[in-house]
Amino acid sequence: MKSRPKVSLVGAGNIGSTIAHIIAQNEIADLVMLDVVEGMPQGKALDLFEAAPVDGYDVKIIGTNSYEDTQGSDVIVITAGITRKPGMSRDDLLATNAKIMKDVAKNCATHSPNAKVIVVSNPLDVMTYVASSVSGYPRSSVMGMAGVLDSARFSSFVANEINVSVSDVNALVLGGHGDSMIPLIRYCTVGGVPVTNFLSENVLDEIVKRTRFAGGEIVSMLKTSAYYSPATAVVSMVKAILFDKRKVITCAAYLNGEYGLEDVYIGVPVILGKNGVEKIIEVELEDSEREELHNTATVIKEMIGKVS
Ligand code: TXD
Repeated sequence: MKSRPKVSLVGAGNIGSTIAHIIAQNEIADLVMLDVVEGMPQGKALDLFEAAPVDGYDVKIIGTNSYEDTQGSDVIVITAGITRKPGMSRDDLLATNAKIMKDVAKNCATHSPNAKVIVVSNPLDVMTYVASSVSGYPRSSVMGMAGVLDSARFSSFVANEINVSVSDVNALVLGGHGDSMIPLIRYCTVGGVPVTNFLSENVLDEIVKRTRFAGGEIVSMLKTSAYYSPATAVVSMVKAILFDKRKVITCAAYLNGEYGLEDVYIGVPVILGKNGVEKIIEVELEDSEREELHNTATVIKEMIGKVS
Protein backbone atom coordinates (compact mmCIF):
# COMPACT_ATOMS: atom_id res chain seq x y z
CA MET A 1 0.00 0.00 0.00
CA LYS A 2 1.55 3.34 -1.03
CA SER A 3 2.37 5.35 2.04
CA ARG A 4 1.71 9.06 2.13
CA PRO A 5 4.27 11.37 0.44
CA LYS A 6 6.97 12.84 2.70
CA VAL A 7 7.56 16.59 2.99
CA SER A 8 10.48 17.95 5.01
CA LEU A 9 10.52 21.53 6.25
CA VAL A 10 14.06 22.80 6.80
CA GLY A 11 13.41 25.74 9.07
CA ALA A 12 10.54 25.33 11.52
CA GLY A 13 10.04 29.00 12.23
CA ASN A 14 7.03 31.15 11.41
CA ILE A 15 6.63 30.06 7.79
CA GLY A 16 7.85 26.47 8.26
CA SER A 17 5.48 25.74 11.12
CA THR A 18 2.54 27.43 9.40
CA ILE A 19 3.20 25.23 6.34
CA ALA A 20 3.28 22.19 8.63
CA HIS A 21 -0.08 23.10 10.14
CA ILE A 22 -1.76 23.56 6.72
CA ILE A 23 -0.29 20.32 5.30
CA ALA A 24 -1.26 18.36 8.43
CA GLN A 25 -4.82 19.70 8.60
CA ASN A 26 -5.33 18.81 4.92
CA GLU A 27 -3.62 15.40 5.25
CA ILE A 28 -1.40 16.23 2.26
CA ALA A 29 1.78 14.44 3.43
CA ASP A 30 3.76 13.05 6.34
CA LEU A 31 5.96 15.79 7.79
CA VAL A 32 9.47 16.26 9.12
CA MET A 33 10.17 19.62 10.77
CA LEU A 34 13.90 20.29 11.02
CA ASP A 35 15.58 23.25 12.68
CA VAL A 36 18.89 24.09 14.34
CA VAL A 37 17.19 25.21 17.52
CA GLU A 38 17.23 22.28 19.95
CA GLY A 39 13.77 21.22 21.05
CA MET A 40 11.79 23.77 19.04
CA PRO A 41 10.87 21.56 16.04
CA GLN A 42 10.24 18.64 18.40
CA GLY A 43 7.90 20.75 20.50
CA LYS A 44 5.99 22.11 17.50
CA ALA A 45 5.65 18.62 16.00
CA LEU A 46 4.33 17.24 19.31
CA ASP A 47 1.89 20.13 19.53
CA LEU A 48 0.57 19.38 16.01
CA PHE A 49 0.40 15.65 16.91
CA GLU A 50 -1.76 16.47 19.91
CA ALA A 51 -4.10 18.62 17.78
CA ALA A 52 -4.71 15.78 15.30
CA PRO A 53 -7.73 14.14 17.01
CA VAL A 54 -9.63 17.43 16.93
CA ASP A 55 -9.42 17.70 13.15
CA GLY A 56 -8.97 13.96 12.54
CA TYR A 57 -5.79 14.15 10.47
CA ASP A 58 -3.64 10.97 10.43
CA VAL A 59 -0.32 12.23 9.09
CA LYS A 60 2.99 11.38 10.75
CA ILE A 61 4.85 14.44 12.10
CA ILE A 62 8.43 14.37 13.36
CA GLY A 63 10.40 17.28 14.84
CA THR A 64 14.17 16.92 14.60
CA ASN A 65 17.60 18.54 14.51
CA SER A 66 19.00 15.77 12.33
CA TYR A 67 18.91 15.37 8.55
CA GLU A 68 18.76 11.57 8.90
CA ASP A 69 15.05 11.99 9.67
CA THR A 70 14.50 13.77 6.34
CA GLN A 71 15.76 10.70 4.41
CA GLY A 72 13.89 10.10 1.15
CA SER A 73 11.72 13.23 1.18
CA ASP A 74 9.55 13.81 -1.90
CA VAL A 75 9.47 17.58 -1.38
CA ILE A 76 11.71 19.77 0.77
CA VAL A 77 10.79 23.34 1.70
CA ILE A 78 13.71 25.51 2.83
CA THR A 79 12.84 28.49 5.01
CA ALA A 80 16.08 28.29 6.99
CA GLY A 81 17.73 31.64 7.58
CA ILE A 82 17.24 34.98 9.24
CA THR A 83 14.29 37.16 8.42
CA ARG A 84 13.94 40.91 7.99
CA LYS A 85 13.54 43.39 10.82
CA PRO A 86 12.04 46.86 10.20
CA GLY A 87 14.34 48.96 8.03
CA MET A 88 16.10 45.93 6.55
CA SER A 89 15.96 45.07 2.88
CA ARG A 90 15.77 41.47 1.68
CA ASP A 91 19.28 41.99 0.30
CA ASP A 92 20.60 42.67 3.83
CA LEU A 93 20.07 38.97 4.54
CA LEU A 94 22.39 37.91 1.70
CA ALA A 95 25.65 36.90 3.38
CA THR A 96 24.12 35.18 6.40
CA ASN A 97 21.46 33.29 4.49
CA ALA A 98 23.79 32.26 1.69
CA LYS A 99 26.10 30.58 4.22
CA ILE A 100 23.14 28.77 5.77
CA MET A 101 21.73 27.82 2.37
CA LYS A 102 24.97 26.19 1.18
CA ASP A 103 25.04 23.89 4.21
CA VAL A 104 21.31 23.14 4.09
CA ALA A 105 21.22 22.39 0.34
CA LYS A 106 24.12 19.94 0.56
CA ASN A 107 22.44 18.09 3.42
CA CYS A 108 19.14 17.94 1.55
CA ALA A 109 20.80 16.43 -1.54
CA THR A 110 22.69 13.87 0.54
CA HIS A 111 19.56 12.56 2.24
CA SER A 112 16.90 13.12 -0.44
CA PRO A 113 18.59 13.01 -3.86
CA ASN A 114 15.26 12.71 -5.71
CA ALA A 115 13.40 15.48 -3.88
CA LYS A 116 11.86 18.58 -5.42
CA VAL A 117 13.06 21.61 -3.50
CA ILE A 118 11.10 24.80 -2.86
CA VAL A 119 13.30 27.62 -1.56
CA VAL A 120 11.64 30.38 0.48
CA SER A 121 14.54 32.13 2.25
CA ASN A 122 15.44 35.64 1.17
CA PRO A 123 16.88 37.15 -0.91
CA LEU A 124 14.78 34.58 -2.72
CA ASP A 125 16.15 34.48 -6.25
CA VAL A 126 19.78 34.38 -5.10
CA MET A 127 19.06 31.77 -2.40
CA THR A 128 17.35 29.57 -4.99
CA TYR A 129 20.37 29.83 -7.28
CA VAL A 130 22.71 28.97 -4.39
CA ALA A 131 20.61 25.98 -3.32
CA SER A 132 20.43 24.71 -6.88
CA SER A 133 24.14 25.19 -7.57
CA VAL A 134 25.59 23.61 -4.42
CA SER A 135 23.11 20.72 -4.21
CA GLY A 136 23.60 19.30 -7.69
CA TYR A 137 19.86 18.70 -8.07
CA PRO A 138 18.56 19.07 -11.67
CA ARG A 139 17.76 22.75 -12.20
CA SER A 140 14.08 21.90 -12.77
CA SER A 141 13.91 20.24 -9.33
CA VAL A 142 14.79 23.47 -7.48
CA MET A 143 12.48 26.47 -7.52
CA GLY A 144 11.80 29.56 -5.44
CA MET A 145 8.46 30.60 -3.97
CA ALA A 146 7.72 34.28 -4.58
CA GLY A 147 5.52 34.78 -7.64
CA VAL A 148 2.55 32.92 -6.15
CA LEU A 149 2.72 35.21 -3.13
CA ASP A 150 3.32 38.43 -5.10
CA SER A 151 0.51 37.54 -7.55
CA ALA A 152 -1.79 36.77 -4.60
CA ARG A 153 -1.03 40.12 -2.98
CA PHE A 154 -1.74 41.93 -6.27
CA SER A 155 -4.99 39.94 -6.69
CA SER A 156 -6.12 40.70 -3.12
CA PHE A 157 -5.73 44.43 -3.67
CA VAL A 158 -7.53 44.27 -7.05
CA ALA A 159 -10.42 42.17 -5.68
CA ASN A 160 -10.82 44.49 -2.71
CA GLU A 161 -10.85 47.59 -4.90
CA ILE A 162 -13.46 46.18 -7.31
CA ASN A 163 -15.37 44.39 -4.52
CA VAL A 164 -15.40 40.98 -6.23
CA SER A 165 -14.43 37.46 -5.16
CA VAL A 166 -10.66 36.98 -4.85
CA SER A 167 -11.04 33.68 -6.74
CA ASP A 168 -12.07 35.57 -9.89
CA VAL A 169 -8.89 37.64 -10.10
CA ASN A 170 -5.98 36.20 -12.10
CA ALA A 171 -2.67 38.05 -11.97
CA LEU A 172 0.88 37.55 -13.22
CA VAL A 173 3.85 39.05 -11.37
CA LEU A 174 7.26 38.48 -12.98
CA GLY A 175 10.80 39.26 -12.03
CA GLY A 176 12.70 39.29 -8.76
CA HIS A 177 11.07 38.96 -5.38
CA GLY A 178 11.81 42.50 -4.38
CA ASP A 179 10.86 46.12 -4.94
CA SER A 180 11.59 45.66 -8.67
CA MET A 181 9.01 42.88 -9.21
CA ILE A 182 6.93 43.35 -12.38
CA PRO A 183 3.14 42.98 -11.96
CA LEU A 184 1.87 42.66 -15.55
CA ILE A 185 -1.41 44.62 -15.62
CA ARG A 186 -1.96 43.57 -19.24
CA TYR A 187 -2.29 39.98 -18.15
CA CYS A 188 -4.56 40.61 -15.15
CA THR A 189 -8.18 39.48 -15.64
CA VAL A 190 -11.30 39.48 -13.44
CA GLY A 191 -13.55 36.59 -14.39
CA GLY A 192 -11.77 36.56 -17.75
CA VAL A 193 -12.40 40.30 -18.29
CA PRO A 194 -9.33 42.58 -18.49
CA VAL A 195 -8.84 44.44 -15.22
CA THR A 196 -8.67 47.73 -17.13
CA ASN A 197 -12.44 47.36 -17.64
CA PHE A 198 -12.87 47.84 -13.88
CA LEU A 199 -10.04 50.08 -12.65
CA SER A 200 -8.37 53.24 -13.93
CA GLU A 201 -4.67 53.40 -14.76
CA ASN A 202 -4.01 55.55 -11.66
CA VAL A 203 -5.68 53.06 -9.31
CA LEU A 204 -3.82 50.18 -10.94
CA ASP A 205 -0.51 52.02 -10.60
CA GLU A 206 -1.20 52.47 -6.89
CA ILE A 207 -1.95 48.74 -6.58
CA VAL A 208 1.31 47.88 -8.39
CA LYS A 209 3.21 50.11 -5.97
CA ARG A 210 1.51 48.58 -2.93
CA THR A 211 2.25 45.06 -4.24
CA ARG A 212 5.94 45.87 -4.66
CA PHE A 213 6.21 47.03 -1.04
CA ALA A 214 3.64 44.64 0.49
CA GLY A 215 6.33 42.60 2.25
CA GLY A 216 7.83 45.68 3.85
CA GLU A 217 4.37 46.95 4.84
CA ILE A 218 3.84 43.80 6.91
CA VAL A 219 7.38 43.87 8.36
CA SER A 220 6.74 47.44 9.55
CA MET A 221 3.68 46.19 11.51
CA LEU A 222 4.76 42.67 12.55
CA LYS A 223 8.45 43.55 13.10
CA THR A 224 9.16 40.33 11.20
CA SER A 225 8.19 38.91 7.78
CA ALA A 226 4.76 37.76 6.74
CA TYR A 227 4.10 34.05 7.22
CA TYR A 228 0.45 33.14 6.62
CA SER A 229 0.49 34.24 2.96
CA PRO A 230 3.96 32.82 2.18
CA ALA A 231 3.05 29.51 3.83
CA THR A 232 -0.22 29.29 1.90
CA ALA A 233 1.64 30.00 -1.34
CA VAL A 234 4.19 27.27 -0.59
CA VAL A 235 1.50 24.67 0.12
CA SER A 236 -0.13 25.37 -3.26
CA MET A 237 3.25 24.58 -4.88
CA VAL A 238 3.73 21.44 -2.77
CA LYS A 239 0.30 20.18 -3.91
CA ALA A 240 1.07 21.00 -7.57
CA ILE A 241 4.15 18.77 -7.33
CA LEU A 242 2.74 15.93 -5.21
CA PHE A 243 -0.55 15.71 -7.15
CA ASP A 244 1.09 16.44 -10.54
CA LYS A 245 -1.41 19.24 -11.08
CA ARG A 246 0.63 20.88 -13.89
CA LYS A 247 -0.41 24.20 -12.38
CA VAL A 248 0.45 27.42 -14.25
CA ILE A 249 2.08 29.68 -11.68
CA THR A 250 4.93 32.15 -11.40
CA CYS A 251 8.00 31.06 -9.46
CA ALA A 252 11.75 31.59 -9.43
CA ALA A 253 12.97 29.17 -12.10
CA TYR A 254 16.33 28.59 -13.77
CA LEU A 255 16.61 30.39 -17.12
CA ASN A 256 18.93 29.05 -19.78
CA GLY A 257 18.12 31.38 -22.66
CA GLU A 258 14.42 31.95 -22.00
CA TYR A 259 13.48 35.66 -21.99
CA GLY A 260 17.01 36.26 -23.33
CA LEU A 261 18.48 35.43 -19.90
CA GLU A 262 21.07 32.79 -18.99
CA ASP A 263 22.27 31.17 -15.77
CA VAL A 264 19.95 32.98 -13.39
CA TYR A 265 16.91 32.20 -11.21
CA ILE A 266 14.11 34.75 -11.55
CA GLY A 267 10.30 34.80 -11.35
CA VAL A 268 8.64 33.62 -14.55
CA PRO A 269 5.45 31.70 -15.40
CA VAL A 270 5.95 27.93 -15.39
CA ILE A 271 4.01 24.68 -15.51
CA LEU A 272 4.54 23.01 -12.10
CA GLY A 273 4.04 19.24 -11.80
CA LYS A 274 5.54 16.01 -10.47
CA ASN A 275 8.90 16.75 -12.12
CA GLY A 276 9.05 20.23 -10.62
CA VAL A 277 9.32 22.96 -13.26
CA GLU A 278 7.92 21.04 -16.24
CA LYS A 279 8.11 23.95 -18.66
CA ILE A 280 8.95 27.64 -18.65
CA ILE A 281 6.27 29.77 -20.33
CA GLU A 282 7.55 32.72 -22.37
CA VAL A 283 4.92 35.47 -22.49
CA GLU A 284 5.13 38.47 -24.81
CA LEU A 285 6.75 41.40 -22.98
CA GLU A 286 6.73 45.05 -23.96
CA ASP A 287 10.20 46.56 -24.38
CA SER A 288 9.96 48.35 -21.03
CA GLU A 289 8.92 45.13 -19.23
CA ARG A 290 11.72 43.15 -20.87
CA GLU A 291 14.19 45.86 -19.86
CA GLU A 292 12.92 45.76 -16.26
CA LEU A 293 13.29 41.96 -16.22
CA HIS A 294 16.85 42.16 -17.54
CA ASN A 295 17.78 44.92 -15.09
CA THR A 296 16.50 42.83 -12.20
CA ALA A 297 18.38 39.79 -13.52
CA THR A 298 21.57 41.86 -13.59
CA VAL A 299 21.12 42.80 -9.92
CA ILE A 300 20.42 39.17 -9.00
CA LYS A 301 23.57 38.04 -10.85
CA GLU A 302 25.65 40.67 -9.05
CA MET A 303 24.40 39.32 -5.72
CA ILE A 304 25.09 35.74 -6.86
CA GLY A 305 28.63 36.85 -7.65
CA LYS A 306 29.06 38.13 -4.08
CA VAL A 307 28.19 34.76 -2.52
CA SER A 308 29.53 32.28 -5.09
O1 TXD B 1 7.99 35.12 -0.48
C1 TXD B 1 9.05 34.82 0.08
N1 TXD B 1 9.90 33.95 -0.47
C2 TXD B 1 9.39 35.46 1.42
C3 TXD B 1 10.48 34.70 2.16
C4 TXD B 1 8.22 35.74 2.24
C5 TXD B 1 8.38 35.95 3.60
C6 TXD B 1 9.63 35.58 4.33
N2 TXD B 1 10.75 35.29 3.46
C7 TXD B 1 11.95 34.71 4.06
O2 TXD B 1 11.72 33.37 4.51
C8 TXD B 1 12.47 35.42 5.28
O3 TXD B 1 13.12 36.63 4.92
C9 TXD B 1 13.42 34.39 5.83
O4 TXD B 1 14.63 34.41 5.12
C10 TXD B 1 12.69 33.07 5.52
C11 TXD B 1 11.99 32.44 6.69
O5 TXD B 1 11.09 33.34 7.23
P1 TXD B 1 10.40 32.98 8.67
O6 TXD B 1 9.44 34.06 8.96
O7 TXD B 1 9.96 31.56 8.68
O8 TXD B 1 11.67 33.15 9.65
P2 TXD B 1 11.86 32.51 11.10
O9 TXD B 1 10.56 32.44 11.81
O10 TXD B 1 13.02 33.22 11.69
O11 TXD B 1 12.29 31.00 10.77
C12 TXD B 1 13.54 30.71 10.20
C13 TXD B 1 14.00 29.43 10.88
C14 TXD B 1 14.34 29.64 12.37
O12 TXD B 1 13.55 28.78 13.17
C15 TXD B 1 15.82 29.29 12.46
O13 TXD B 1 16.19 28.64 13.67
C16 TXD B 1 15.95 28.35 11.28
O14 TXD B 1 15.20 28.98 10.26
N3 TXD B 1 17.32 28.15 10.84
C17 TXD B 1 17.75 26.96 10.37
N4 TXD B 1 17.09 25.81 10.20
C18 TXD B 1 17.84 24.79 9.69
N5 TXD B 1 19.16 24.88 9.37
C19 TXD B 1 19.82 26.04 9.56
N6 TXD B 1 21.14 26.14 9.24
C20 TXD B 1 19.12 27.16 10.08
N7 TXD B 1 19.46 28.45 10.36
C21 TXD B 1 18.34 29.03 10.83
